[in-house]
This record gives sequence, structure tokens and C-alpha cells, in this order.
Amino acid sequence: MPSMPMAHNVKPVKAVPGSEPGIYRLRIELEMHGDWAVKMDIAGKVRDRVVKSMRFQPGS
Ligand SMILES: [Cu+2]
Repeated sequence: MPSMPMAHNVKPVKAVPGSEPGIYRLRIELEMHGDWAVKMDIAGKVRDRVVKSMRFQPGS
């Protein structure tokens, strides 16, 4: 959570293949709603790291 540096310790999880090629599923436990920076490490034939800002709200 960029607005609260060092306040949270979210355990990394591994994504699993979803129902279609290129779709992956995962579940993370966040301690509060708000804007989070989701860091994704991609491994395989191509390796990459993507950081995406995502907003998590009640009911979403
Ligand atoms: Cu927070």
C-alpha cells in the first residue's frame, strides 16, 4: 500500500492457470481497502516484473 509504507506485510501467492490461455487466478488477503501496488513476477520463457496500481473497495 504506497500511502502507508511499511504498514502492511502481504504474503506472496502463486497464480494458477485459469479457464482460458493467458488468464491466471490468485487470491490475496489484504488488510484494508484502498489503493495497492500489485507486484507481479512473471517467470517462464519470458521473465518480467510488472507493478500495477489497483484500487480495492468493499464488494469488489
Ligand atoms: Cu493501509
